[in-house]
Parts: sequence; C-alpha cells; structure tokens
Amino acid sequence: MDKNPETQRFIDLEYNYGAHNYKPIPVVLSKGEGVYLWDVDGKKYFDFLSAYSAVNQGHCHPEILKVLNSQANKLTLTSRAFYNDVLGVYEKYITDLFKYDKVLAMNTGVEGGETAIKLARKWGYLKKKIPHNEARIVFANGNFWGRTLAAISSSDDPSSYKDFGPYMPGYDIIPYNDLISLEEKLKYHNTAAFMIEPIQGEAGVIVPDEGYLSSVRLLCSKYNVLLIIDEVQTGLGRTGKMLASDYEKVRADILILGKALSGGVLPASAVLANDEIMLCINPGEHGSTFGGNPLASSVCMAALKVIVDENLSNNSYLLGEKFRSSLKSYIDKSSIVLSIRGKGLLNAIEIDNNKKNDLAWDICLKLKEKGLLAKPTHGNIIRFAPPLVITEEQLDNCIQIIISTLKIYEDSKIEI
Ligand code: IF1
Repeated sequence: MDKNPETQRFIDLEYNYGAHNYKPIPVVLSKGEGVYLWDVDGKKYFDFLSAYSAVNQGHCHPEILKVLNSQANKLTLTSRAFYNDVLGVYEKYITDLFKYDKVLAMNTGVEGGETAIKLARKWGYLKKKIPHNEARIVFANGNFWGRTLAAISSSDDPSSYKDFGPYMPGYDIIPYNDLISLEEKLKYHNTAAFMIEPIQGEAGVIVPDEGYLSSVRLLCSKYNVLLIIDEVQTGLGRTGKMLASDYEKVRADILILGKALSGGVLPASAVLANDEIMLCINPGEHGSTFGGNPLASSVCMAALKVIVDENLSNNSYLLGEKFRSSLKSYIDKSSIVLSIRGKGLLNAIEIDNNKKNDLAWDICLKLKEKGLLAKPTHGNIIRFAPPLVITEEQLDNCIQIIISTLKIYEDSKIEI
C-alpha cells in the first residue's frame, strides 16, 4: 500500500538524520489521547503498546498535563545543589504510597537499575561486610533492564550485548523461575543482591510459576541477600495490581519504578528502599542533573494520583482477564497462534513463525491497517499492552480487530 508522501517524508527524515537503532512499524504518529493515536493522515489507532507501558494513564492525560503546564511555568529545574518546594512533597507522597522510608529520584528506568545495584553493592560492603570489590549481583536469564553497559552486561541476549564488551564484572546469571540455581548463588557470602522482574517484559511476557516470587523472597531473606524488584514495566497497575509483586504480597528490599511513573510525559524513575539500605549512599556519592527535578516530581505525583483515583489497577485486572479468555477460546483452534500469556493488561501471543518467516511482523502490519498498533518482540511474540484507561467496549472492539486479523493468516482448512 503506497504511503502518503507526508508519511514518507517523516520516515525519510528519521532514516537520513537519525541513528538506525530501531526498526519502527511504518506509521508516523502526530497526536495521542487516551487509548488513541492518530497518524499524519489523520487515521486513528488503538495503541496496544502504550510506549512499552509508559502511558498506562493514556496519552496526554488532562490531569497530568494540567500539572505539567502549571509547574513548567513556575520552576522546572534547580539541580540538587539547592532545595525546592516540590521534591520533598513528592518524596513523602511516593514513600507513603509504596511504604518505604526513602526514595532516590532518577530519570530513566536503566538509571533506576544502576542506582539499585550501586545501593546493593554499598550495602554489601558496609553492612554485610563483603570484601572490597567482591560483591556479586545475581540476574535471571531473559532479563532486560535497559541499554547501559552495566545493564547489557547482565543480558544473555546477543542483540543487547554483542560487540559492546568488555562487560561489568561481579555478575551471575541463573535461569529464570528456577529456585535451585538461585539458592546456590545466594549461599555465597559475597552475593549482595538478586535483581528480578516479576514478569519478564522484553523476554516476551514470561510469567513465572505461582509462588516463585514469594519463594525468592524467603530465600533472599534466609541468606541475607537484597531482593531488587524491577517494576519499571510491570508496575503501576500494568499487571492488574499496583505492583506485580503484590500478587504474592512480596516486598522488595529495593523497588525500581519508571515509565508510567510520569504517565509518559517526561522521563522519570524512582528507587525506593528503607533507611538501612538507602542511607548507605552519602552526599556526593550518587545523583544526576535532572534527578528529582520540580517538573518531573510534580508530574509524577499527578501521574500516580491518576492510577489511584481512577482505580486503573482494577480495570487492568478485569479487562486483562477478559482479553485472555476471549483470545484463549480462539487460540485453542488456531493454526498460527501457539499461546497467550500475561497478567492484567500486559499480555502477549506467541506466533508460529515456522508457518512463515516474519509472520508476526506481517500480522502487526495488518493490525495497523485495521487501526490497532502493536509490535513484535523476539521475532514471534506480539505484545498487547493498551493504556489501562481502556474501556470494556473499546477492548471488545480491539479483540475483534485482533481475531479478524489473525484469521486472515490461519490455514485455510482450519475452520475458526
Ligand atoms: C528499548 C524493551 C520493553 C524495562 C524494564 C528497565 C527498563 C526497561 C523491565 C529501562 C525498558 C524499554 C526500553 C526500550 C523498549 C522497552 C522494552 F523492549 F526494550 F525491553 F519495555 F520491553 N526495566 N524497556 O522494560 O528503562 O531506561 O528505557 O527508561 O530500549 O528499546 P529505560
């Protein structure tokens, strides 16, 4: 289908003047509101990626924008060289909400991960008395927590780490959802922390066994190892609870938030911990120019209030159940969809790419034609993650779009 010259112009600009570090779905977006996006031709789409779960509150949420605009006209950035009249109020709000003593505000999710690892190492040396520079951090294979050298050093995905070495030392990688191999690493005195996603997002929405997270919690406590839970993608209502770790009532020693923390309006992340850990870092030992700036702090407070006031976690839970059950009855008869998995409104289907190479990509292009935006990950996984403000009626519409699109690719002999 020929692209509008205007669409092609914007695609060409990105191709000619931008790094080629992404392969976007060929659509040029120019407006977002709630669950909807519009392209430069004025075509309207359901957003089923939510900017990788950064717009749980929906695009351009009016309450968040109101606070953004008001604060932007007052004071945006002071640096932490001085106090300001927003940061402390935000810090109290978010630590009350998640029940931790303190928060360290950063900007991106990966900076949250780096901060968590620095805190864990410091705590390891100062409190657990791990020999200097011997602290080890354990990760699960399939993890993804960003693109910095510290983050890719923990990855077992070549597309994340290949040709970016040498890598961060002091890391161990064990299988996800495997308590035996975890306990082996936790027994080692020099292990300072285990960092885990409650559901692995980038890996393809990998949901561990029931009880895995609570067993991880028990083992980390037993061996005096900090549990770092990365809720950058799974947190803030995405999986049907405020935190995915709430399903098993598991409490992280260090909790990392990001993405929807700001409602997708600007970069903001937060690391929460109690004093025994957080106060291991002293003045001048960590920070960032924009970390905790008044603009981000006021936006994050508004974004969190939207999640609470609009009960988005519950909407995510109920509509997620409906989404999976509606698709499951179809998938049981499908010749191309292998499975569906997820919690709340973080879901993914696994496509049998053996049927046709790039079938998942073709399906996403067809979904785009039908007014729904999604993108494959790892070749054959299509993630479906709409903003949590989606209504039941809109979801029903999207379920029909998805099923009618999948049917196009079914083996003709299969009667669906
Ligand atoms: C890209 C993936 C998702 C994350 C978790 C930390 C971070 C992320 C669980 C870092 C970031 C983003 C990064 C973005 C695409 C997207 C992504 F496909 F890459 F893996 F969501 F699944 N922890 N995920 O998912 O947060 O520094 O980006 O703010 O790099 O392509 P960030």
